[in-house]
Amino acid sequence: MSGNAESTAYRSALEVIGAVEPRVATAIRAELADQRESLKLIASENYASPATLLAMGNWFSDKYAEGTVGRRFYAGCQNVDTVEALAAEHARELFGAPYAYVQPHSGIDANLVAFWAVLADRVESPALRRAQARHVNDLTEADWFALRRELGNQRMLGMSLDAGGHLTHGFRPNISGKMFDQRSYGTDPETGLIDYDRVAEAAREFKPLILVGGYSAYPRKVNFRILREIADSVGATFMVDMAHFAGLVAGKIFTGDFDPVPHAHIVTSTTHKSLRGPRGGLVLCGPELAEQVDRGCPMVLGGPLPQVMAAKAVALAEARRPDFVDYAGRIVANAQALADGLQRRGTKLVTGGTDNHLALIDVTGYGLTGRQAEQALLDSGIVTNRNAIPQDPNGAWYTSGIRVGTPALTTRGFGTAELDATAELIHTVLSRTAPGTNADGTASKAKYVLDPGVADRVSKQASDLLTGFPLYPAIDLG
Ligand code: DSN
Repeated sequence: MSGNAESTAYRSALEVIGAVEPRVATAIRAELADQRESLKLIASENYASPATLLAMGNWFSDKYAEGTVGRRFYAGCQNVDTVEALAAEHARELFGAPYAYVQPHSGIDANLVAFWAVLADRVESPALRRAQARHVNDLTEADWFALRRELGNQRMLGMSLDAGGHLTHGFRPNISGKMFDQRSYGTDPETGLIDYDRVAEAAREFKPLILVGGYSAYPRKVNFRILREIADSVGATFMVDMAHFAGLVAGKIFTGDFDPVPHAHIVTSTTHKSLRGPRGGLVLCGPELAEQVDRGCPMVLGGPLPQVMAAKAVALAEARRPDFVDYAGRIVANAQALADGLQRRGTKLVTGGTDNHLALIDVTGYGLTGRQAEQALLDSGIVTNRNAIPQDPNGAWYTSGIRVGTPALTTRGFGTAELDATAELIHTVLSRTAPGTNADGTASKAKYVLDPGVADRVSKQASDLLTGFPLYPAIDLG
């Protein structure tokens, strides 16, 4: 693909958009400029390819396609069928899964589809069986009441939020926490690692319908074979949310016991994190759950987004290429270089390092909250997000952690030397930031003091680092 074609495509698109609402074209240009200039360490973000991005801007956006391939509620879906089938085929081949459903609009949606599929498959509900045997519209009021009673109060065991679990794994601020009676497994207070014996004990006591594996802030590999054995021992369905590390599974970094696909009954993911596709989700499963998963739309999803499924097909095709294996390997090498660089400079990390794409900095060692650290880093041109650490003394809002990840900078071409230089910048900012005080003299968890000279100097150094690794170098918007 010539850079000239990419530049022409984007210049033309912006010209067309700008002729209708110039402020949107300006904002799109500004977004590219901002992304080019920021040292992006947000573990859940990446930079999709121009081909993936361009696949989303077209006529598929105008098409309704509720249902599944070859079985739609609307006429004229033959081209949507083509891209949905292609995306599903690439997902099956890439992950070695018997079945793939590529309609979810996000990770939350993918998890809802999976929850529905497991409930429908597992819960002994006469009302549900009647609902499936005939059209749901035929159910009586009494059936609906029974259905709600029979499906309600099922149990889910997932990783606790402060240990790195995700909101959608049964926590109160998310609908999953209202749908399920949830209990959490944490990590060992000394090592910060999952203690599989404790998980087994919790499973034996709680007897969950669903055991959830997966995380958004745990910096280590997870042994999915052991979790499956635990699930089997209590008759639970084993679900893995691999949203964060799907790129490492696709790139064959997580294999054997660490690849969730052969071990889980059902796997969910996003497509835009380490997998580097468009924003969206997907579900993988075996034939026994496929029929229920296919009910995702309209059961819990709005109409599919065919333009995003087209982009998923492109991105998944990219992830099947040999160079994606190299990319995934570099993500982890870079995360380890960042973690080592931070620790050499005295920074405390949860679990003492990483073997995936992220590291979790415990900023209490700098006398800061996560909120103070996040803002001080942002002032210095470094984009991160604050995150709770295990047994966090500052709670989920202020937190005591900063999560850093390498999928995006690895896409830009950063290597281990640049990640070590990044560690130096982070350490400089955090060690030169002091907690601030409120107007009444009490300690603030949000205010901080950072010499603007330090912030400016680090911003300049971050910008110099980025200059050697231009983002979308082939795209010149003029
Ligand atoms: N928002 C994603 C993350 O940052 O991990 C997960 O939903």
